Amino acid sequence: MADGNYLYQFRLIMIGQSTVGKSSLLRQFKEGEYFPDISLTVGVDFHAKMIKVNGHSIKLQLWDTAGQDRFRAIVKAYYRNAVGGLLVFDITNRESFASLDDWYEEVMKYAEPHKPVFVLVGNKDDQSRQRQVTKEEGLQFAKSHNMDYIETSAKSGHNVEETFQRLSGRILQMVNSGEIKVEDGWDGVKRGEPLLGAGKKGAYRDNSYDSTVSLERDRRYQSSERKCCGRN
Ligand SMILES: Nc1nc2c(ncn2[C@@H]2O[C@H](COP(=O)(O)OP(=O)(O)O)[C@@H](O)[C@H]2O)c(=O)[nH]1
Ligand SMILES: [Mg+2]
Repeated sequence: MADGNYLYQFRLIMIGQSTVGKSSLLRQFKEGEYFPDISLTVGVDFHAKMIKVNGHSIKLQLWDTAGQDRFRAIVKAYYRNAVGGLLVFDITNRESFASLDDWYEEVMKYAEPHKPVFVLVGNKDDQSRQRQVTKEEGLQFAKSHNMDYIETSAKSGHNVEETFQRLSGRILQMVNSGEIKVEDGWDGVKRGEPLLGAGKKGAYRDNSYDSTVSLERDRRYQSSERKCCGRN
């Protein structure tokens, strides 16, 4: 068996103004839960999750960024190595919608030479009575930037899984058609690695961690992972 335990790894980033619900969406996607008193993201958090797209296993590496200005310098370094992500605003917060152009321009500038694939997410649709941005406005912005538009609730879970599935499906299609190229030295898309010692119990597994880890811990994990076996 030389195919590895996933076909591709996609690195995705979450962008958008602070408090729109980026961390909550990830939490809901990964754990199927909503934590109302989620703590403010500091710098960049890292998550991973395996999903199935058209019957293929895809490993999603999810980078959750802090929207606060003072962290934006750190965040820029990660734009380049993302194949795409979620551009999130809060449908009950007009300002978060108005800031989308800035976010989009920034990510496109720093992602060069790669052109990341985004889905526009209008979050907090459980609070649609307080809506300040119409569905039509969301659709219009998405259309003019060649993105899909989807409304979600990290609180109820509405459309959360669907968002990641849809985005991953679109990226997989672009990889298969050659529109997105897998390149050495670029972490946006990676091919799955072979299973070392496949067939033996305790063979190399790549999908054994999926919790929020600091960058430092992740590096340590990856080196111990290569040595073999169990969870840390
Ligand atoms: N009602 C509602 N509140 C949400 C939703 N998503 C996030 N929140 C709340 O909005 C606040 C900011 O969420 P957070 O995930 O930290 O936003 P981030 O700064 O974009 O990561 C928190 O109080 C969340 O509980 C949602 O879908 N519905
Ligand atoms: Mg956050």
